[in-house]
Amino acid sequence: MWNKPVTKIDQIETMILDIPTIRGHVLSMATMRTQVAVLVLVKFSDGSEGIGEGTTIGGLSYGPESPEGIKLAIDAYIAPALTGRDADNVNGAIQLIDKLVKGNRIAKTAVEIALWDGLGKRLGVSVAQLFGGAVHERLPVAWTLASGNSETDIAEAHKMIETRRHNIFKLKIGKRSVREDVAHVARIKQAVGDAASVRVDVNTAWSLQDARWGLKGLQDAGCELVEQPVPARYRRAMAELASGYEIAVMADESLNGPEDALDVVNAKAADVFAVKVAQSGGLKRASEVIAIAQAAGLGLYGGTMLETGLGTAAALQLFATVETLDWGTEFFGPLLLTDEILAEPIIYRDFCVEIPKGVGIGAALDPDKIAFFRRDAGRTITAVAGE
Ligand code: MUC
Ligand code: MG
Repeated sequence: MWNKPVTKIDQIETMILDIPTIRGHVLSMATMRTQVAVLVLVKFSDGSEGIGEGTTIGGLSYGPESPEGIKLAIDAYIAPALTGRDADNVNGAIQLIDKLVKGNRIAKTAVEIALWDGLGKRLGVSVAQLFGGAVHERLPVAWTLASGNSETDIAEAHKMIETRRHNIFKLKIGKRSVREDVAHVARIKQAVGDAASVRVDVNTAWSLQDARWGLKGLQDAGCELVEQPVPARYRRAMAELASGYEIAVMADESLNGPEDALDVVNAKAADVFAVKVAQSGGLKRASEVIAIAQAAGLGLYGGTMLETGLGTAAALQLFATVETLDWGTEFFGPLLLTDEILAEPIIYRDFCVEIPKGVGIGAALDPDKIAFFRRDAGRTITAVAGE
């Protein structure tokens, strides 16, 4: 019998893009004015290609991987280990890299997405199909109000509701005092009323004592959910908050892959999981985190690292296969950037984001935009993140 030649991984290229944000994005730990995306291009021996993204937030202020470190981990360790390997065996690649590279989940994610994208393209199917098939064509999508000013945030919220782009708002708090933050949230909730769901993300900024006051005030203000109020490792504090208040407590920074997911479930340290592909270590590991939440009866939310359209398209492929996303998603990353880097932008309408159609992740890059935003193109970069 004639055996089809094995398609090999030929080459793995990386690049850093610096793309300005449409306004300052004020988080508890940093203000973003530029998003730094790490993109991966994998070339295969049959001439096919796959693209991936591994992006973090605010330099090193959000998590332990920096954009430069992500690129280095891929260039120096992941790419040499995978070059020459069977391109169609994504599970084999994941296992090998997990053995050779500890941590570095975002770097692993970027390469893994490109491998799934390439496989989907070669088979003529979407990545959602590779994960068993899409059960949604569109998903609810939140917007983050984080201008740092209540009046600006209210105007932004009204515009989003009027244009039917978003009716779920996540407010970034934790930079000011708890009292000021609660007043800010209450003003916004009062302004939007029942037309929108209001939630907050503290990005680990509170102590347990702050959080007790914070959660009490937030739930009285009509806020529905609080994301990562205390540091990632504070399982007991998260558990006390989850059981002590009606407002839902969502884990984000606490969730770095399936092992953390199980640990958070065992500690009863969340009501909802914000599942981020990059933080989980890739699409497959994210699907495992999702399965753990489902088995434990927890709520699910599709989280973002504010990726460009590329990483967003990849995440949409996976979340399109998830039966119930009780809290929707926040896959709005491309909308926070001044420019679109995909040839065909992801579609946002009627408070939803549409799952990209087509093979692989359903996205293609715009070569002119890539050439313009590449860090090695030599443009001067304004500050990535600062106070
Ligand atoms: C985070 O911590 O969830 C997601 C949306 C947003 O505005 O910031 C991110 C980070
Ligand atoms: Mg968060």
